[in-house]
Amino acid sequence: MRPIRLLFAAGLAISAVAVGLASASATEQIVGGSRASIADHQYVVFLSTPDGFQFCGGTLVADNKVVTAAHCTIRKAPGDVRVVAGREDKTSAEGITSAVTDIWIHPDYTDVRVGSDVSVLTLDQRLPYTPLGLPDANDATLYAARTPATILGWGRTAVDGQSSQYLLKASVPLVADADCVNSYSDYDAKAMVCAGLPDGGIDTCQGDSGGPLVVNGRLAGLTSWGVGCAAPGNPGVYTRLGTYVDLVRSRL
Ligand code: 4AZ
Repeated sequence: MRPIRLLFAAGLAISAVAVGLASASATEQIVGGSRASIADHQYVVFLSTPDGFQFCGGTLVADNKVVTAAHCTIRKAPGDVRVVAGREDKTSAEGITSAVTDIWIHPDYTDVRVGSDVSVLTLDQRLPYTPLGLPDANDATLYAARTPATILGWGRTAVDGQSSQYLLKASVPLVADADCVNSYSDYDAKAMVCAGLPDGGIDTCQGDSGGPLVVNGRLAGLTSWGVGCAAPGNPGVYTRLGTYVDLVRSRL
């Protein structure tokens, strides 16, 4: 090999290492996201067990009400759940931990793939954080395909990885109903909305469930289910909150 070709080969090897490092750091984040400030997203909360294990996300929608996924709270008693608000770093003591005095679960909820994956928690105190607005009932503009949506949570940063110590966020485009039904035969456009890139790479994952999908500053969806995380052709599936918002409002 002539020196010029050796140099070229060495350059390729160095770029390959650089790309490898870049993609490794890109996955240290939701999947494919980046650090988010709790001050900028005061409505994002996490659900923990009484001994502090974070298992789901949620959204403050009134000073003492949190919307989350039914699959996060089903078969749990209020005493099994704590709501942690104002804490970006799970390992810190910042923010406020609330007890739960009531758990409402959509009466039709059975399984994430059937829909109605929505639950409302009543807290034992009123929190000093800015809640997120609910969508208007059946606001179709909120669910137009390709609209950018923000996902937030402390869940896994890779499908078989660890959950995140810090609050992470990412932006994903909403997927057309006609495309999502091709990914998932159980997709129901009345109950759900999908978000993700055709090639994957950015997604919610285990532990993000119940957390917010924010569109135009409203709580458009709740992290619900999907096959794997961030895989091509398998977008994340979110509870379509517009369908359930009248029922949710009646619980506030
Ligand atoms: C879960 O298991 C889960 N990629 C949450 C979100 C997604 C998949 C699974 C979407 O909580």
